[in-house]
Amino acid sequence: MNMIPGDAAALEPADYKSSVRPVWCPGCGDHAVLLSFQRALAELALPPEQVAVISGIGCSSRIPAYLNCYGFHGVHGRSLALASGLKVARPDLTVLVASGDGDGFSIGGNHFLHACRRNIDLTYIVMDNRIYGMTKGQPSPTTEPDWDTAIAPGGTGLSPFHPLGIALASGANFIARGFSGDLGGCARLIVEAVRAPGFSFIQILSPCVTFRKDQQRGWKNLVHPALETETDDAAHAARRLMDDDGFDIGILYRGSREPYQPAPKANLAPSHLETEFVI
Ligand SMILES: Cc1ncc(C[n+]2csc(CCOP(=O)(O)OP(=O)(O)O)c2C)c(N)n1
Ligand code: SF4
Ligand SMILES: [Mg+2]
Repeated sequence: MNMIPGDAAALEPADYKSSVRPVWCPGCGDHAVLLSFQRALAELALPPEQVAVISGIGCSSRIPAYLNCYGFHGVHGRSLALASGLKVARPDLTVLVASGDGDGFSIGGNHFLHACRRNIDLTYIVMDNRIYGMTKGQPSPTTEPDWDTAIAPGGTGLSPFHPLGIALASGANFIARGFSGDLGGCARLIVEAVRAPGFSFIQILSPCVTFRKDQQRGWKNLVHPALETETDDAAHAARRLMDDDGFDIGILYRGSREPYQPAPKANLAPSHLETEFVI
């Protein structure tokens, strides 16, 4: 990792780019999400050594390798557990978490609920392509019930998971949706999410152009700016979600819950921690 000493305010988006070349397919939405991370970090003027990006497993979860800051590519579905531990131990760091719809809503679904509930000051960004991209296109929790594919002929018939609704019901303090085709909009959402105290959740619609070729053209035409401005009223936000078509882009909800931040333990030396487990 290349650390950049000096004046963070003078940093450009390119300064947050690592020397590792992305292996994503040409045209994958995740390329634009990566650029929006870089743009947001530059706008926030965060020194790279003050930022950590934690992920799980999947195409989307490769993002920490491509960013010039601290990063950890964890195990499938466990990004929020790792990030929560890091933020509690190092509250001085700005911690962002990157995931996909399979990683974050399926195997990591339970962590999602409780991260919203705990309200630790994290920014959680899920690149949702309604598919398991890395493992070649199995249906995910957000796949449409009638999406017909060789592995699920005729579709799964299952109702999709509603990420924004789950986040709201579970207590997330900031909830938004972006589209990778709107790079500037995604960067703005990330800036707002990082500035918002507590647990911030952004679903970014990020097409998989290899296993959901139908998506890219369709999503460009379907996304539209939110008809209403953000609200701080959870009941109003919930009512708005009743009419949500899944393509409404913008900030839905900004709450005012105090973030959870337990006082760090005075002595974190391994020898001291060991004594706590002595039976
Ligand atoms: C414990 C475990 N189970 C399953 C896998 C296989 N696996 C790797 S990536 C992935 C799905 C990723 O889907 P998603 O999070 O939507 O990311 P995408 O590739 O679509 O960006 C799965 C099931 C794994 N690596 N580890
Ligand atoms: S398989 Fe899909 S999600 Fe993965 S890099 Fe290619 S286009 Fe992106
Ligand atoms: Mg996916």
